Amino acid sequence: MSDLVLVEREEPIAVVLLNRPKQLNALSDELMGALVEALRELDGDEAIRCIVVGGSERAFAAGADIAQLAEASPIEMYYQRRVDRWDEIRALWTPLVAAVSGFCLGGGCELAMACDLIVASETARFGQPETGLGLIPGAGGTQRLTRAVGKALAIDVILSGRFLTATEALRAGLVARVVAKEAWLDEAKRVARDIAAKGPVATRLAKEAVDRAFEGPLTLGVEYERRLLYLALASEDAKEGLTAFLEKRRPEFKGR
Ligand code: CO8
Repeated sequence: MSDLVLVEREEPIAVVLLNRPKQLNALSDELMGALVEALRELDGDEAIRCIVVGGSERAFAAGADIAQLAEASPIEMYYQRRVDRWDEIRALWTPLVAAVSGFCLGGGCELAMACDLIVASETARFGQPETGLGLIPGAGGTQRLTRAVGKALAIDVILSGRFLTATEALRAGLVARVVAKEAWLDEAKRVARDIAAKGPVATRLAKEAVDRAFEGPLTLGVEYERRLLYLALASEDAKEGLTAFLEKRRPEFKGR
């Protein structure tokens, strides 16, 4: 495994940290490749029930690697499907918690938004500064930021290039929790352990159902949710969870 990402298994969770500190975790092609590979492997591992994705204290990620972008031809990017990596992360089954400290910009903000929820340090700064480079956000930013915070704030952030503080991002609905700067990783792990303690089939189905809220009309989303509920009800986990409650004991989920 490449040292561009550091993987720690702390079953039932895993922590994957971006590791290009000198470039503020700029998301080079190689780094994104290593990240997707590591996440895919963990996603296929039944012992791992939630994954924390983080950077360093100074930067979650300061965006796509600008040096590589400057050299890239559009056709090359199209054929190499470089931007698809963000979608590949979005498509993983295992719940992903983004642990964001410091800069979270451009493709980095889009990576955090591709995770299921964001736990932010009070030092976190969120932005989509692409227009300052003559570009636009290209890995989901115009869509996901707008759906998360609404048009007024999204267009302000995207057109003016201003950074949102952690508190602003919390108020706007981009992040789920803001924590003291020294707690950024520990709190994200705590959240991940809470998620990992729940029924694994249920957390995955719930994640899928919540995503539907963003991807189509309400009636279809509600219908989809109902079908996933029936599916959840058919799982061994649901039998175990319901029985355990009635027997006043802790459930032992098997992810089946
Ligand atoms: N790419 C490459 N290198 C970077 C990046 C980046 N995105 N960000 C920072 N670095 C490097 C700097 O060049 C510098 O390197 P060196 O020490 O060799 O000069 C080092 O990291 C430290 O950076 P600074 O000295 O600039 O640190 P400051 O604390 O002064 O500033 C900032 C921090 C504000 C974060 C500043 O570095 C900055 O503005 N960075 C660029 C932010 C940005 O514009 N991000 C958007 C990039 S474009 C994008 O993400 C498009 C995504 C499209 C989809 C994906 C396509 C594959």
